[in-house]
Amino acid sequence: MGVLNVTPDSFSDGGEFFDLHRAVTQAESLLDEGAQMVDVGGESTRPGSDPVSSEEEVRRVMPVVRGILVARPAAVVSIDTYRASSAEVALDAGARIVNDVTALGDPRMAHLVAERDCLVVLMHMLGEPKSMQQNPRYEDVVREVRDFLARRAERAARAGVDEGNIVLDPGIGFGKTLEHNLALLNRLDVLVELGFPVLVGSSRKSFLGKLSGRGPKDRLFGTVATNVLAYERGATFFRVHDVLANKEALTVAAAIRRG
Ligand code: HH2
Repeated sequence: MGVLNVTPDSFSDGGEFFDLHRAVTQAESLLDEGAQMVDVGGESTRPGSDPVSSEEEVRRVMPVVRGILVARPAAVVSIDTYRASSAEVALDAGARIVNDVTALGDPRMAHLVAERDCLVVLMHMLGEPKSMQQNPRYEDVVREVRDFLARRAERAARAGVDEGNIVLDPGIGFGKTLEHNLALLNRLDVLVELGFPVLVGSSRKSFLGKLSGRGPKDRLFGTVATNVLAYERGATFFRVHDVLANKEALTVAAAIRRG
């Protein structure tokens, strides 16, 4: 899954793809590098960020969603939003996946994805972006994230979402310290055991900077390491800014696993 942030303030590519033409060109590059889907977001959820209005979110993402589908009609577009109203507009325009960082926090979201029969990513977050990195605490982060995601998957199924359309995501960096992120990545098998495909979004995140001392644009080697190990533990979706390197590493890892 290639990342496309149509925002002025995303932590690693903020402002870069705020222009429609540049955003669509970037989506095409992600696809050409081997992304199987492009995740379009109009609101940064980086630590400390403020929400934007739903109107502003739609105004940012919709020209890009439409532009991608004009340039590449077969592209699989994912909409990174926690608002059912924004997801609905994007699905109407041809998006096929809802990536919800609040895992159905909006009471209308479960029914929408059930009705549209589309893939939905349910992500764990502790608190909200503005304050989530202020001293996040868990007794047992792996168990708590697993239990939360199991409950949200149940909520989705109760609302009529096909179980085959549910993807789970531990939410790397969303209300988690370095140790929490490492524990979740190390014990990803615990989430995989729930029986749903698992998505990992570690790309360029700050825990990698804590380990390497490098800035957001220079965290590709660390990102690749997390994705290869996540793959080994059973993850099937990898949300990344840099498709080529991650894709190549995962292709090799898959070949080795096949023996
Ligand atoms: N991470 C970000 C945004 N959306 N969605 C899922 N499912 N999983 C993630 O880990 C995830 C996500 C944050 O990264 P990014 O989009 O690069 O930055 P920003 O939120 O600043 O736009």
